[in-house]
Amino acid sequence: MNRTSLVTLLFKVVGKTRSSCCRDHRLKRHGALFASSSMQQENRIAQDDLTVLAHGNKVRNIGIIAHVDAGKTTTTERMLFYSGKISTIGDVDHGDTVMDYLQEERERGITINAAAISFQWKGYFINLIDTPGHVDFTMEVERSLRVLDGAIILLDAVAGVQAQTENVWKQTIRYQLPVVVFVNKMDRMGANFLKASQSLKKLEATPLHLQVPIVLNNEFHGLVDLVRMHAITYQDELGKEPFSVPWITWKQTIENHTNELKQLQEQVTKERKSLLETLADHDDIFMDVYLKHLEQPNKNILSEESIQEAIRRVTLQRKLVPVLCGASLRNRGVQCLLDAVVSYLPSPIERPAVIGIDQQGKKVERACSQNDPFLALAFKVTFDLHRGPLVFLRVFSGRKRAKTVVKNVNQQQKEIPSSYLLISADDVSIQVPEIVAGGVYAAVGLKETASGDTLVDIHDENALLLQGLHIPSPVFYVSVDAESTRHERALQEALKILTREDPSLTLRLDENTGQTVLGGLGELHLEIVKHRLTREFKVPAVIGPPKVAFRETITGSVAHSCIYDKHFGGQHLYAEICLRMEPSERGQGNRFSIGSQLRKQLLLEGSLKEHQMEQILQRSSKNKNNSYKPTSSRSEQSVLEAVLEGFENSLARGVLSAKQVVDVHVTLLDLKPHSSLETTNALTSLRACAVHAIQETLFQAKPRLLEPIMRVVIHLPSKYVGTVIADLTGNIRRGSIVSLTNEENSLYENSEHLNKVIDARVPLRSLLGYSTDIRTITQGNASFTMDLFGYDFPSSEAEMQVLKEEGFGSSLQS
Ligand SMILES: Nc1nc2c(ncn2[C@@H]2O[C@H](COP(=O)(O)OP(=O)(O)OP(=O)(O)O)[C@@H](O)[C@H]2O)c(=O)[nH]1
Ligand SMILES: [Mg+2]
Repeated sequence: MNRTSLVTLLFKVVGKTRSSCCRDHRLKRHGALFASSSMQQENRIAQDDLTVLAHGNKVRNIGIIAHVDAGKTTTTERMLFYSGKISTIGDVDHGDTVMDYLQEERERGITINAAAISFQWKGYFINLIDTPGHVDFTMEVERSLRVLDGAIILLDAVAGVQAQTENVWKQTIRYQLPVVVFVNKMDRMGANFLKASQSLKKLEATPLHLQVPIVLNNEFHGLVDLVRMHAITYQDELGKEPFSVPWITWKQTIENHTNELKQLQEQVTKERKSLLETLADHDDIFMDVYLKHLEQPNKNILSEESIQEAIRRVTLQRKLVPVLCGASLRNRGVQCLLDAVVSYLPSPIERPAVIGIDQQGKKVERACSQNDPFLALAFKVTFDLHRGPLVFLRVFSGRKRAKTVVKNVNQQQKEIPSSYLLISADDVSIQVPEIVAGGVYAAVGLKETASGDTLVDIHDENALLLQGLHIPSPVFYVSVDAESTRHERALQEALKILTREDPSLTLRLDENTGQTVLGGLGELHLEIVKHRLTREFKVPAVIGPPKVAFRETITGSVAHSCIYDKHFGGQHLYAEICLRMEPSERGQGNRFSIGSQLRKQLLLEGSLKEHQMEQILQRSSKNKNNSYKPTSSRSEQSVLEAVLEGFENSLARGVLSAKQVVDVHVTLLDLKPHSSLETTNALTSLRACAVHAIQETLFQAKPRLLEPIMRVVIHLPSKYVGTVIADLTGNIRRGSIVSLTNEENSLYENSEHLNKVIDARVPLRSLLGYSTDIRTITQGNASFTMDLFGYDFPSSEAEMQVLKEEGFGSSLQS
């Protein structure tokens, strides 16, 4: 497959529903198809979709998130099938699902790219994003949740809450997203709905069981819907027509299984009571209904609707988490999950107003209304050789027709989208004439817009800037070189595309070696890039071994004055800067402030207002993309900006090993430019002086290296625990054990097979290649995940060793 076709494929709008018979050929002929027939058909407008989209209350923007392998893609595939979007079901194990379309995904059986798709269910328009579970691709989850309105969290019915479930749950807290939980894999041996659901308590979530699984003779047959009190069972393999009958009727039809049926009856009665009581405890309106029902049980006060409305209220407020069950692979329970999505997860209109900042730096709320000015956030960019970048947008307010100018607030640039597309997995990409508040679309023709940028109406004088994306910092990096100089340009272009698609990949030039250095979130993350470069972009590249991304910080507080006095090309460059540098809290990043004397002086002179000063400082301390540039054009502003720019640039290269310096607080105490502020000389001198001032101060402020520490969670049979712990805590890995617990739902209790869970903190530098090592130690019987826990100082010995290895051995002595 050539790069054209695969790059085209990156946009999942295309080629999803081609009939199964040609699934296998799809990748091969995709490029050609897309260029010819689909380009023409693209003009087709799904009137039906547009009508539903125009009524925001019938729209659901939902993400499906979970630990790796919980069954997200398998479940999504069933949703597409039952909604009529595809006519046959693909299988992740055969590498022919709609959502995992990259060659890398199909071969490895894992999701790498978040894939967006839209379909209708019972008159509702659902935009669904299937996300990867592997922690290296957490950026995909992060940016999806940033623009979605609700989430389905999948649990494995045997494992319950796992390490990555905790992470995705935290992400839903960050965006305050209502959640529905689906306990998948109920067909597995050892599946335990109640235990899996109870494990949600680890997340401090309160589960609300909406169903009870029907398990007879150790086989999962279906479920009892506790809201409608119906038994739902499945007649056909594909589960297309679930058989739904009142529970009372169904249980009479069951012969044999007397004991199991008795237990099931008890469980249903108990769980129904618990459902009603938990709802009443958390919802006052329902409490009234329930009390009346208890007083007059025969009066039919407790309707299905009143229960559903209460579930909806408590879910939207994140008071409770509805829990459903099923087995996606066996085609069980997915339609009920879709019903729950439309019944209990919010429409865009029901979400709290989005918050942006205006030009004065004030926070302003904007509700989801089509009548307000246009406001959208770009959250993903993929590349298509025919159309260039496709920018995925979430529209928060207003509406916009294609071919009309929009403004990119972050880049202060005009952009003209040539067309807008629905994120439809239909056989063709569906062009829409207009995009509206509450929807998720892809825009063609945006040249500069990057992930995290805000787009607004060009005439909107009070345009808002939305908070950009939360981008995790790289923990690994590799050097990337073209195999020969003639491939150099192609390599740089390919890297530019890859980093624009994935902001968690970073690119920089190593000034010492002249090599391009690519940073990523894990070994797998960088390995995928390596494969994509050669397979997809056809660029022969030499990739160095993965190295850990260390950082630098300081441990002492120092005040320092720096005089910059140089002659260049007949010009006299002169400036003086006085600053104080002190350590700030770990993980807080760098902070800049202005000393009280200097602040007073600037205010007295009237050269800068308080809020302008704050804006300049904030722009430097935080992500530039998340704040407006202040409007004043006074020269004092340029002076302050030049100094802070010098500070920032200088902190990008520490004095120990040229690593990014983090967690320092720099206070500017005084500054003296030499010549008139209006001259470029003055600014150049100040910028240069700021760079020197930081470097000189860093030397005095007791610099130290910081290294990434990983949280490592290992599931393994107990007989290997001793060896694995010894290996983790030994002289080589130098990890520490936080806990050793029994695995939830372990199949084998009280035997040597009892599964254990080790939770450890281990320096990343000793975990290179750990997946192979643990496989060897446990003979392939363990599974493990790791994610970034934080940064810490290595021992002085280790620090010395790292510096030597990196060629900076003299730094510590000097
Ligand atoms: N027994 C059983 N296996 C299932 C079920 N659902 C999914 N699987 C299997 O679980 C494995 C992972 O399924 P995926 O759908 O790829 O899981 P995922 O959550 O999308 O994985 P990532 O995207 O890589 O995080 C595959 O082998 C599936 O066949 C189920 O209901 N029962
Ligand atoms: Mg997947």
